[in-house]
Amino acid sequence: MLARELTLTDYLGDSAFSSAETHTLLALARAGARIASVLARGKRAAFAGHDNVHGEHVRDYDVIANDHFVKELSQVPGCAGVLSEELAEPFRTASHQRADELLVFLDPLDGSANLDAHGLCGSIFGIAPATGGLTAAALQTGQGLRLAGYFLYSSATLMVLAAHERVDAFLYDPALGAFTLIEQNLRCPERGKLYAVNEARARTWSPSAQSWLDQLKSQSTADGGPRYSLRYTGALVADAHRVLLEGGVFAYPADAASPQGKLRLQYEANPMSFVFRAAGGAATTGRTSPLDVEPPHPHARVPLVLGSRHEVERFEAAERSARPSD
Ligand code: FBP
Repeated sequence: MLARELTLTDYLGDSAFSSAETHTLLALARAGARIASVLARGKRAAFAGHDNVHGEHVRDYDVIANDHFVKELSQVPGCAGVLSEELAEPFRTASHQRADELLVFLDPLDGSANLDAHGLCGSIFGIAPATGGLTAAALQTGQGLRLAGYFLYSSATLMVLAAHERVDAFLYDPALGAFTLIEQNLRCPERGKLYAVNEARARTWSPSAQSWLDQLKSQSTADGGPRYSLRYTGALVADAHRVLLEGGVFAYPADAASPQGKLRLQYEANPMSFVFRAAGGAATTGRTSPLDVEPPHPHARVPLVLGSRHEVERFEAAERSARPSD
């Protein structure tokens, strides 16, 4: 008899997860599945007619995704609230306080610009204790994260979860109406052969970041290393997922348009850095792990380079060599 597929609910039945964590993850999964079915039926994205806290045009799908997550998380005992890319302030979802309550850091629809052309996108989440109330908890460093992961909306819908120093992947089965475990203990290769960067921006990176990229691109098999290929979709989740499986590096350093970096610390850089750390990979801002950065405000941005240890350490070394004073 075929072994029954292990669903996310079975997997979370493991005592390592608290009741608040279990209910929060199941709520995220319900929202992720709903968003996937909306996207699968969907027309191309359209502007929602207002800008978000970052001054960016919001797409209708950004609002739909945010609403699905907030609605599901509002029914979870133990989930205190959400810090979302689409909401200016942390949003309290629980009617009353509990000692074990959690805060969810959320990018409801990462890479939503790709939906102008039915492209790849995802959702990113981080879960941490809501110690000291929502406002204080929204400013904790990434070292406070207990769980993190993402949904990838692609040829299939995946949920990738980092918990207890390991990374597992689940596939959404519409027939079952559930996520089932498909890959266990994912490990990011020590070194890879692909890089994911918006190369058009590289001209305005720091000279050390530019020379790091030039060295990587000029790498040839003659040097005993791989010959790198560029693979860039414009969606952090999709690019990082490929790097997680095949090795290599995703990089969005600071540039002239985004001198602090483009990606947001609390709900993009930190959850993805937590996933790569649990999978044996690495992440850096060029100076330190994003997980150690004190956020000046909930929507702060940082430079982000993540992937295989080899490539990330070489980026950090290049940046360090440009700062002799350090
Ligand atoms: P959001 O879509 O959540 O705003 O994320 C930002 C993002 O789209 C990342 O997913 C992606 O890595 C990056 O911006 C792409 O930026 P660019 O269009 O400058 O290459």
